[in-house]
Amino acid sequence: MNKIVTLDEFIIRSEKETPHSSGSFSRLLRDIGIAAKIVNREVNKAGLVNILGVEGSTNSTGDDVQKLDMFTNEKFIETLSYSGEVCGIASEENQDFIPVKNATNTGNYVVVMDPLDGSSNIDVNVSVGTIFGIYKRVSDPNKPCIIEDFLQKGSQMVAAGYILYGTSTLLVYSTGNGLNGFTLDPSIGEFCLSHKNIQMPIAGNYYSVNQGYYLKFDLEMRRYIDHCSDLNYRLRYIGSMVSDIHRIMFQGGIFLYPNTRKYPKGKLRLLYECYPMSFLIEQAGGTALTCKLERVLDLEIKSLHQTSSIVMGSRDMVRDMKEFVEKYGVVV
Ligand code: AHM
Ligand code: MG
Repeated sequence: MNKIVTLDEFIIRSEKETPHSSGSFSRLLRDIGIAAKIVNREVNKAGLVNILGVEGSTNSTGDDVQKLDMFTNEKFIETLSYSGEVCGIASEENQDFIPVKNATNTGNYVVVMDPLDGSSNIDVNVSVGTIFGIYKRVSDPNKPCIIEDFLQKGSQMVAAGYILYGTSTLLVYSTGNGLNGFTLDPSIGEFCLSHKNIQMPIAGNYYSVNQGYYLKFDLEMRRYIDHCSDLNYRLRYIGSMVSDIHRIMFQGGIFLYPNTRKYPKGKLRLLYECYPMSFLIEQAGGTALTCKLERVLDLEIKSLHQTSSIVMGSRDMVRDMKEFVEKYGVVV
């Protein structure tokens, strides 16, 4: 029988392989694992304790905020604040970043997160997920964090990950040295290494897009989507990016959230959603571009809630999409 490797064990082992590691980054990753377990417990019993449903407020970009979103947001902020390794947190659910006041303000990292992505699915028991990214602070470590600590390009991220609360709960993360997945074993309460060094297929049969907006997409995207349909690719769209991407990670495919007339600059948030997911997709051997064919991780970020269009997934499928943009896109 193979020995089980828990998330904590894996993090410690990886730390030992990193020269001069202070252990603080490892502690931070472990804290994220703890927050994920707490949230998982609540997600699983949400229907029983009446924390489903719309909270009645809207988040900073105008979407309805569900009770479980609020709970998850609070739990992650609470856990990360106590960790001592973080000097600030920026969340999709908060208008501004949250400076963390440690006794010494020595936290070296900032965390960006979408605490519960796929909010339209919460009410109806469909899988949702948490997305996170970690940056090293760039400001004076003896002072509170500043906005520049958060407005760093995706390519400067030191780690990213997602947690999928699905039929099983999975935590998938990368520190820029490959991608690994851990499944929560509820009987022992531990995330156990289940998917080592994930590499996604270079092509696949799935495309994932909200086809309901078809007429609102630019011509080149409509042509590419027609092409997917011509090739009999299977359309799968859960509406929880974490779930849609997770499928693609293992079975190959392409995920698209292009700009629409309603969202001319795209809907998904660069800092909380696009950067971390692009980081993970690239770690798995895939590609993540905007509809203008820029590499997502290289985009400049000017504000916390900036949005972007995004097309990501299997290398060869994104390459095909690129050809459609080059052929039908309007050159400005
Ligand atoms: P959210 O952060 O409010 O949950 O929005 C992000 C979600 C993604 O998970 C998903 O891909 C997309 O929004 C679905 O949007 P739409 O309903 O417009 O297709
Ligand atoms: Mg989201």
